[in-house]
Amino acid sequence: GQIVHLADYRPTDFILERVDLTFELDPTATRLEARLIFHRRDGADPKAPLVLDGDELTLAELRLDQNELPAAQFDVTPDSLVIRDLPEAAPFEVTVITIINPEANGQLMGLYRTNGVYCTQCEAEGFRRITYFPDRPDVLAPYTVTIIADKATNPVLLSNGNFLGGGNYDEGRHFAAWFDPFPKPSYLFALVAGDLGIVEDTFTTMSGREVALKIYVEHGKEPRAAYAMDALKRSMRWDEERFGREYDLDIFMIVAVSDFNMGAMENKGLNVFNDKYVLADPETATDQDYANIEAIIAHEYFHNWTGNRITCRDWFQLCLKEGLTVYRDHEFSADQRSRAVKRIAEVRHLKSEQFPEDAGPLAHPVRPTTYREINNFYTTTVYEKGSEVTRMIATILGRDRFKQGMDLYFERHDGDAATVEDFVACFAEVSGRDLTQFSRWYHQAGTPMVTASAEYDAASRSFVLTLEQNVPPTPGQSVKEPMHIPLSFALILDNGSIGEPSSITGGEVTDDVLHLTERHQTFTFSGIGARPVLSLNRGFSAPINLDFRQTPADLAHIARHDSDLFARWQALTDLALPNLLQAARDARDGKEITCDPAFLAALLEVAGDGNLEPAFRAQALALPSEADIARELGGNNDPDAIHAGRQAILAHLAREGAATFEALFASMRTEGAFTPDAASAGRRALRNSALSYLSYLDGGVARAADAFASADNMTDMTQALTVLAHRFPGEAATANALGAFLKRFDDNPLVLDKWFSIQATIPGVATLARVRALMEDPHFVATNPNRVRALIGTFAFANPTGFNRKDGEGYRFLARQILAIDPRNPQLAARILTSMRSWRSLEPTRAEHARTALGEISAAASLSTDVRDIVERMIQ
Ligand code: B3K
Ligand code: ZN
Repeated sequence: GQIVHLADYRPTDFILERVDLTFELDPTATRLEARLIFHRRDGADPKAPLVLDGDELTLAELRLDQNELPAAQFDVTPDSLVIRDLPEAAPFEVTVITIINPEANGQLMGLYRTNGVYCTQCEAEGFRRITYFPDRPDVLAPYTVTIIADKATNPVLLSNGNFLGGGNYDEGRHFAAWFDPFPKPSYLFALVAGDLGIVEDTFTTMSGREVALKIYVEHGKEPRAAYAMDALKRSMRWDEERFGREYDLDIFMIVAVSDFNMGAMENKGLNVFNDKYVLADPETATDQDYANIEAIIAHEYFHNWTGNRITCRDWFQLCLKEGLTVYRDHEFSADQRSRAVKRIAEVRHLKSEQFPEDAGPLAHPVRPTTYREINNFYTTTVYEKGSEVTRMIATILGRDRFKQGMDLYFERHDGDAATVEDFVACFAEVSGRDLTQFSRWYHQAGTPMVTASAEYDAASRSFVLTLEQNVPPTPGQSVKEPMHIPLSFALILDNGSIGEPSSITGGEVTDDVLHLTERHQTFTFSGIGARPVLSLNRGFSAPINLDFRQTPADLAHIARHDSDLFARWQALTDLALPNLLQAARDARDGKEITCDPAFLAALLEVAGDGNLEPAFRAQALALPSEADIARELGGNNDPDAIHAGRQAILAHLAREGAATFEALFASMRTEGAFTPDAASAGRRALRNSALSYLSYLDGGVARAADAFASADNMTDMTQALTVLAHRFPGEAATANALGAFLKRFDDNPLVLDKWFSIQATIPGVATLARVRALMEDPHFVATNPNRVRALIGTFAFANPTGFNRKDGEGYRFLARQILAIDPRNPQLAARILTSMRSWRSLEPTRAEHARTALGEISAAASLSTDVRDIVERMIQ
């Protein structure tokens, strides 16, 4: 793996005019004839050779304008094909014939087979595993694709674009031809062939065109695609209404496959999905599954404009499509569900996944400037922080100007391979704002720390807020410049109303947003008659760490009165954290664990408040996680102490709130047939939260066992099973429930994944042995990425006490697994390895074991570029 630098970008010497591909599919010897028409770019070196990328390819034939090319005119290796002495100006046609083996492709990049279905994954650099090609996102062309295959085993033959026609071929084979008129980069190419069931619908676009919608699934699973279809139609309508974006082809297809390295892929007109994000029914999918399906269907669909019609010039610009598209899917979900609850879930996810990345050895800017393996940059920083950066542009500009900026971007760059600078320029232009300082959000890694202190002066009726910002050093960036940080605020008065200052000085203020742009900045709010309580960074307007020492009384005031529900949740979290941090310290020191009664009271008040939506109350009751506590503690962490402390606080809450939890458990039952809507999901979440608290009281096992037995949907069933397994792992009731669950869902891989994950997250040292035993279970399939993630990934990412054993066995286990997975599927191995990204914040004994395990990986004789890149950045 060579290091690639943004600064080295230069356009290609040749323009690709069109692509014509003919596949003759065969499980082990697929033949592809690729005809590529090029001409030399104006101004390019007239002698420059044509350089095409390859990856593990075998060249069968090579022709130039239909004539076999003399060996002297080209050089070929598995990784590249270089052709010399090409015409100076005239167009020419290169015909490349390659033979590939889909069956042997365990990387799941390029053309591979999963459960008898041919499918492709080309982003980022998979197309070069299919044919020699200028495999980079700034080479765009229209594609014609002909697929020839055995008809009996492959009745379905799909590619991008519109269907041209098909028919019988020879010897039991048939063919289909597709044409995609929209110029696209190779990473958006897709081919699917196999024997699949189909669910069909139509959508009429805003200009009245009818689009055929088709979702392909394994036979028998058609009914489970209904929710995905519904989510697709809602996404298409929403993108028209909110962003004015209309779908452009005659057909939109989704294919669900069971072996897939990530969630889904936005190939033009032919999205390929991990079936986990398509298939759902009440018996087998949880509320979270439904929400994920809705979000990912929307995300991939939204890419049609942000990613496909406007793509990325180079992979450094990945956030241009990913951050923006995540922002768009967040907005969609917020409109379909509860905006505040959605925001809370987003921020929880951002803090638990992106903040640790930004604070550790893998930190990188949203728009990086170098990479060694691009697959390792599909990160939560590029996606989730990238989305937050887009969200801040909307906050700074206001909704209308933001919309104008988006319109300009779509209009100006349709058909382009664009850059982050192009995107930002559109917003600068419509608003007249200089966004140079703001752009540091793309270039500087690390989560800014904002320290705030406030003082009220009765004599001058003024409230003074002093802010200081600091961006911590990150790998390769030791010195940071101040950022433009938009901070939404409210001054909450004694009676709970929001104060209106007569003036605010000290910096720019727009609506309810303070613009922090200096390292140190003081805002003075005048005309304030009595001491207000400041609610700051409402709605998480900026992705920062905020150090603002507010009193429990002030936090309780915000939790009670802020009109921004997100801010109320944030205040409750800030009330909880000091209790959890102290509990962790006390647990470590063997001291008795206590809890501030005011915090318990504030939380229980919210829990019982019938005016608040149940989903919000459930979020409030889900205290900061063990990972959140570890992050707040910052270093020298002992996961066992954190766990013990948190458990003690939960038990306090359970005892104090017993009556409330009893009442919620009884009253939040959902009646009638299951519906996956957000309101019903919220009731289930609150009821299951109550069930979990009740497990700390007498009769907890019996109650959970009973809830398991009487559950009539997958959400309630997995929640009850989780309470049993995590709280009572040794009880007979737990073993019985796990056994019953396995027996009932033994033929459903997606449900079995849940069975593996619940067990992988049982706290404590004993779980490693269980995980090892589960790997020997006949249901464990080492070649299926979902299953590997469900067991090994979940254990490493989501079981702090089980994985971070003091004796280091968890890390040793992971190291072995990484080395076992890597030769077959490097992307999967590298992703799971990032679970160790926070190893330096562990206490010294564990940190030393972690370092040894990482050393073992890096010393391995052969490693993929993917794993080598991650492990070296983690130990350097
Ligand atoms: N664009 C794909 C991710 C591709 C990952 C390649 N290693 C899915 C998405 O973000 O929509
Ligand atoms: Zn995406």
